[in-house]
Amino acid sequence: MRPNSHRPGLPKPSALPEAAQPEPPLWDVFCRVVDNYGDLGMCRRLALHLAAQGQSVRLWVDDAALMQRMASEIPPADETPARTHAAGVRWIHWRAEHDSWCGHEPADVVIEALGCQLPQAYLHRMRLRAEAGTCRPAVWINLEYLSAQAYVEHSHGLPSPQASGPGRGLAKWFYFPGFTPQTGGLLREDLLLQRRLAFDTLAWLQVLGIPSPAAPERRVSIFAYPQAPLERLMDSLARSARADGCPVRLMLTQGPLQERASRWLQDHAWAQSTLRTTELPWLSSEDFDHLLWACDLNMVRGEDSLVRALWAGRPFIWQLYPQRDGAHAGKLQAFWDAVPGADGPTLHASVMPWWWAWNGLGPWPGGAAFPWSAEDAWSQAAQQSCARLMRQVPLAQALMHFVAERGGPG
Ligand code: TRH
Repeated sequence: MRPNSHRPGLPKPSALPEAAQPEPPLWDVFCRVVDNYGDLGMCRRLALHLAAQGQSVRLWVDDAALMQRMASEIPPADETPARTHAAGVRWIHWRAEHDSWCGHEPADVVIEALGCQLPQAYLHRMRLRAEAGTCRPAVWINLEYLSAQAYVEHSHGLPSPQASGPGRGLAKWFYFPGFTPQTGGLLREDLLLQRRLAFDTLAWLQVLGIPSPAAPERRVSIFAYPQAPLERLMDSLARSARADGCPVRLMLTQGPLQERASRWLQDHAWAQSTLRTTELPWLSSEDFDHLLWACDLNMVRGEDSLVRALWAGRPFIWQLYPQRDGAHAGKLQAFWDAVPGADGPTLHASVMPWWWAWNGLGPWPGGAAFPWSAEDAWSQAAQQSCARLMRQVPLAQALMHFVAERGGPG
C-alpha cells in the first residue's frame, strides 16, 4: 500500500494527526510448523529482518507453544481487523477457523512460507481486493526451501498464475533463497559480522558454567537428527584426541542425543580422559549463534542452522533432513559443490567423506583419524565462503526489491 493511501474500512487519512508518519508497508508472513524448528526459525528471522528495514509485519504461526519457546520477544497482534501498525513485528495465532473466517485485512505483501497454504478465507479476501481494484493487489510470494541445486536459479522469480480455488486469477511468485546472485539470497541481519567479531568466547563459556580449560581443547557443537551416527563420531573423535593429545568437548544441544552421548561415555571409560561433554539447555537464537562462534567445529542440521554455521565462518558438517527417496543426497552434493569446496582437493579428500558418512550416505571413515590435520584449510575455506556470501544482498532486502519490481510497496 502506498504511504497514506486509503483502504476501505479504515479511518480516512484526514482523521490522522497532522504530523503522522506514513504507515509502513504491511507484510503477512504465514508459517505452519510441520516438524522441528526450521520453519519458525526461518520465518521469525525473516519477519524481524523486514521489521528492521522499517516494514510492518504480522507473523502468522500455528504453533503457539513453539512460538513461546523460539520467539517470545514478538508480541501478539490485537485481533481487531483495523490496521494500526508501526514498523515492527506482531504475531497472530493461525488457527483452523481462519479457513472459514478471517477478520484481518490482507497485507500489501503476503509470504506463504515453505508451501504452507494460506487460509482459504484470507485468500478469498485477497481476491476480492484485487477484483475491487480500489487499491493495488497484494504481492503474493511462495517462499521456498533453501537449496544449492540448479533448479533454484531457473525457478527463482517465476510466476505461478492461479487458475482455480479461492485465489483464482491471482498471481503467486516463486522466491528461492540461495547462494548466488541469481537466487533470493540468504537470511542475514545487519551488524552480524560486527557482533561476531566482538564476541568473547571465554566470557560466554563462563556464563554457561564451563570453566576455562587448563590446557587447549577443541569444542565441537552437535545439533543433529536422531539418525546421526553419534557413537561412531565419538569413537573417532576420542581416538584422534588420544593420538594428537588435544581433548575434545562435545557441546550437545538439547535433545535425545545428550543421553546417547552420556551412555556411550559411560560404556567407554578409555575415552573419558579425551572426550568431555556439556549438555546444553534450549538456547535463545542469539546464544545458538554464540555456540557456533565458540566452537572449532559445528555439526548442524536442516537449513536454518546451516546458514548460521556459514555466518560463523568456522568448519562445519551439515546433516540434511533425511528424505525417504534419498533426494537429500543430490541436495548435499549440490551444496558441497557450490559452497564449502573453496579449498578444492584438500577438503575433498579429507573432509568430504565425513560429511557423507554423517548423513548415512557413505561408509564411516573409521580407520582414518578425524581430519583435524586439514583444520587450517577447512577454516580458511569456511572464512572464504562466509566472506563471499556476505557480499550477496541479504534475503529480506532482496525480497523487498523483488516485491517493489512486481508492483508492491517500494
Ligand atoms: O529444526 P530443524 O531440523 O528444521 C528442519 C528444517 O527446517 C528442514 O527444512 C525441514 O524440512 C525439517 O526441519 C522438517 O533445523 P533448522 O532448520 O536448522 O532449524 C533449527 C532452528 O532452531 C535454528 O533456527 C536454530 C534454532 N535453535 C535454537 O534457537 N536454540 C537451540 O537450542 C537449538 C538446538 C536450535
